[in-house]
Amino acid sequence: MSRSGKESSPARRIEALREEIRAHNHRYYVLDDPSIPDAEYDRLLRELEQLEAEHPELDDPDSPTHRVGARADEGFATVEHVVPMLSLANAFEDDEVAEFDRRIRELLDVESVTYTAEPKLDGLAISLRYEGGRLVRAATRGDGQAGEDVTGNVRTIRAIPLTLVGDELPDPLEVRGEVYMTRSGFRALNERLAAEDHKTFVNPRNAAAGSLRQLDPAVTADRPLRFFAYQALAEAGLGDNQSAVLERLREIGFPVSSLVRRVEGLDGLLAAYRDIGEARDALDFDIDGVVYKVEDFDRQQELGFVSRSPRWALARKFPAQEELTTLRAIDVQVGRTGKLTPVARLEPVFVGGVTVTNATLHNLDEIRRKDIRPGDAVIVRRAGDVIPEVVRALPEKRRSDLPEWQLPEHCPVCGSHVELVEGQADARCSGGLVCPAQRKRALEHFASRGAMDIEGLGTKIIAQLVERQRVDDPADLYSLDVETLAGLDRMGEKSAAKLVEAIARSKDVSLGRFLFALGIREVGEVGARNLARHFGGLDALMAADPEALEAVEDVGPIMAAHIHEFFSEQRNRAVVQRLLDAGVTPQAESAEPAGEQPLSGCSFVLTGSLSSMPRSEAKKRLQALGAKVTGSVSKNTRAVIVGDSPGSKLDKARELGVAVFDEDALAALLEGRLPEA
Ligand code: I6G
Repeated sequence: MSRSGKESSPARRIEALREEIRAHNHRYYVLDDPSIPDAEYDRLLRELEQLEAEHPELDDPDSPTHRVGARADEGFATVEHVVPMLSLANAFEDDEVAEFDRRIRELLDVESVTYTAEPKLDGLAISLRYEGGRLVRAATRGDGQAGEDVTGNVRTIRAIPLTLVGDELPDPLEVRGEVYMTRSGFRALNERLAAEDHKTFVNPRNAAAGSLRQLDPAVTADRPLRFFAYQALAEAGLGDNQSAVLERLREIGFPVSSLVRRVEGLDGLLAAYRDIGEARDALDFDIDGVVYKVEDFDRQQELGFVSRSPRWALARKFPAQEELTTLRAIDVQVGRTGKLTPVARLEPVFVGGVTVTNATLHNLDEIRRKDIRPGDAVIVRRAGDVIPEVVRALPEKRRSDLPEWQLPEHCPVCGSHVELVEGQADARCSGGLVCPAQRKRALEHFASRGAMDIEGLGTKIIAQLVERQRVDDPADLYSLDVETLAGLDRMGEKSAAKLVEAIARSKDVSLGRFLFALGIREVGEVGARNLARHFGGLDALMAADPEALEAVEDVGPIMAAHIHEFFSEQRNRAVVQRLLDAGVTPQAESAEPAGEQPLSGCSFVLTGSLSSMPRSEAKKRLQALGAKVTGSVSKNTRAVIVGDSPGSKLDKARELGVAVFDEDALAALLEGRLPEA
């Protein structure tokens, strides 16, 4: 939309800005296709705010600047639903769906029925009333007959239009749907709350409910709430069937899920459940099932209601994703650098389609904060494809004599003293490479793709080599022979020979990869490459003092101290020397990268899972074109490249106005073209 109105009258400029901002909201929330960065959107909003402040006579309560209204200090008023907000009958099994379809065919006396299948969002149902095309009231479902007036809070949700798009709109219009919070928004919100020492939310649904019921709309406005519409009341006359109504709702400004589909008969119902179930993990929002509706409204009317549910609809639920079980023990695992990570050992429990026996407890602080004790009844959650986690303990079910969990004083693997890291939530085993667990992790890291890339040297083989004392450190790998390797479990002569070859091949390595392979704390792939380019050779790097190290791009005092410490240790210098003696030849990289570097000077962040390749490969290929690929978003990031289920980095990008690229843009980048942001 044009901004040429800048010089024209304030009234015209204000109207143009309002239109433009509404159009951007529509593109962002309804079409899922934003056309400007958030920073530009914010600039438009600020310009409008300023003009409205200068011209109070041109005020409009539905201006996009008026999303945050007054506090509801007296609590929320009660709203009677003129048409009750019904609940849906539930089904958990295919048989129940078959029975639903059979009953409907029988009542309608037809051979086959067309249905819609829609994802059932795990959020909160609300009803929105529009008069003259303007939002006049929003109410929660409550008990179905009456809910709470949450208009002030709902107005802050940008996905909900304050004014409708188009002419000849039904008036009044009542639209129903679900307010929800995205998974990425939920994670970012919880991180923020935890950083501010506030209570965090257990799941996105609770976060959405808690956010919508805030007495101060300014708090709601700050929460990442979204909305999907799924129903317009019958008298609205938006269409003759459910699909047509959803299409029309989209046209007039409401977000509608793109997963909705029209299906035929029982086979169609079951296939839609499977398809939506398969898409579930990749979504950025929680769904807890699929809602089936008879497509045709005349047929819906014919079928009518039974008690408080429509006979023409059914909610097919996914298996529960949170379950109650008992925490048998808390074990600690030892990482490559000795960091201890607690792991929950659980009474096996079936959650979200799999049996879970272990779950993450994230870190030591979290156990203290949540006061989780071995023996506790705990709630375990499996969200999508992520590692199962212990959500919380139920202290009300706790035996009175259950002691608090204590961090072990000695490493459970090597018995070395456990050190608490000052000012951090972490504890570490002090055993260094004496500790077999650290040794195994260090070897796994050494052999990994981004490091020495030794194909065939996996976790199980490394575990055997360490346990049989065949390998103590990476240098020992280079003296392994076929006979020794063939003697390991699940290893034949042929694979042993292949592995010996792969180990030999790895001797030819770039200095950057070699440095990364050494596993120096804080030194990632990018840091290692920068060091290699800067120093040009191993000797110069090993001799560098912290000050010289800090001169390298992106090397701060902490990383510099770790590098210096690493090479000051006689033990580490000896391993490096033995690697060189074994024929490992780290090749210096020139300060000027060779060949064409179309992306040099550009920094990217990858988030979410890519469908075209693993993230590690995308990273490598971008780096090969001269790009920098980092783990955190800053103002200097050229773009954040997003795959499915992006994390909080996407929010950060939007917050900072950093460009967001999809996989098509990534493909262009890999061809050396920089897409328009
Ligand atoms: O609770 C609900 C969730 C989703 C619904 C619903 C829905 O459609 C996708 N549709 C109706 C008609 C009702 N509840 C009553």
